[in-house]
Amino acid sequence: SRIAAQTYAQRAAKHANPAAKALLETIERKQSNLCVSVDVTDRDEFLDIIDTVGPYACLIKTHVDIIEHFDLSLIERLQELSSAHDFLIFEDRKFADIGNTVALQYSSGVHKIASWSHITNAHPVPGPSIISGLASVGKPLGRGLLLLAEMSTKGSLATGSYTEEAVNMARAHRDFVIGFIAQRRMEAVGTSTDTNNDEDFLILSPGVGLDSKGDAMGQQYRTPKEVVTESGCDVIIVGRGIYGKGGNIDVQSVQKQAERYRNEGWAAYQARIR
Ligand code: 6AU
Repeated sequence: SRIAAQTYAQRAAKHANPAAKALLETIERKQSNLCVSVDVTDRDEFLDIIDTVGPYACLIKTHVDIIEHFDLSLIERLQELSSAHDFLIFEDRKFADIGNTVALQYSSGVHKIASWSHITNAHPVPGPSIISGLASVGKPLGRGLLLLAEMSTKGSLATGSYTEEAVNMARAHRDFVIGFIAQRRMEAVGTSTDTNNDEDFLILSPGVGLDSKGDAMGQQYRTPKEVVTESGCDVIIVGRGIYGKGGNIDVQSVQKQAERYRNEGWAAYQARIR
């Protein structure tokens, strides 16, 4: 598609949503389209991994609900690391309820996600009201939302008309929905209203691994080349490919893997825009 042939910098200039703009600018500045998914339960290990991979990542993805002994001082540390290493934060909350409930889950409770997470995501299953619910909290704060249009798992139900309707929902809320969790570009999916042909949704793609094809629980991996060059996705999301199982991480190996995925992701992008 036309968008996939443009540079991140060209695309950054055209985005009005602050989170989308900042992410594209960070990608360009750091020459990294790597998002590291830090799925560990121990606070110190969580921070150690982020401090190690931070220099190589444009975005750090969290699941804060899996962290033992969570409190907001952890978020302060995360924000310090975000400034020190120049990355944005994506809480992978996968909201999936009615508008009123997701607005409360996003703003309140123990985690207060909207107060610190630049980007979050939601399942489109409830329909457009999930976007308006989340936007009522996130838009005034300059946040951005990704809809899960597809999933990386074996047997995913997010296919066909479900994916098409997710994309159509996003098109009707382009000020807050900045893109998709998906496995490919979405311009040709659903009913495009884009007469100028300048629709630009960010595609963040999980299920990325260089040394493994999947796990024992349905995850499926593709390479950065398949994801970015061949499928036109914008950001690779990598978790265990970088830090393995977790638990007593080897900092040097984590750093090496982060650098490796950063380099592979960037080379795959350069091959695409060439
Ligand atoms: O690289 P992994 O397999 O260790 O981790 C992949 C990460 C996990 C998942 O919760 C998440 O990506 N994920 C998502 C997201 C980001 O929404 C969607 C999906 O379809 N598959 C997937 O793995 O933190």
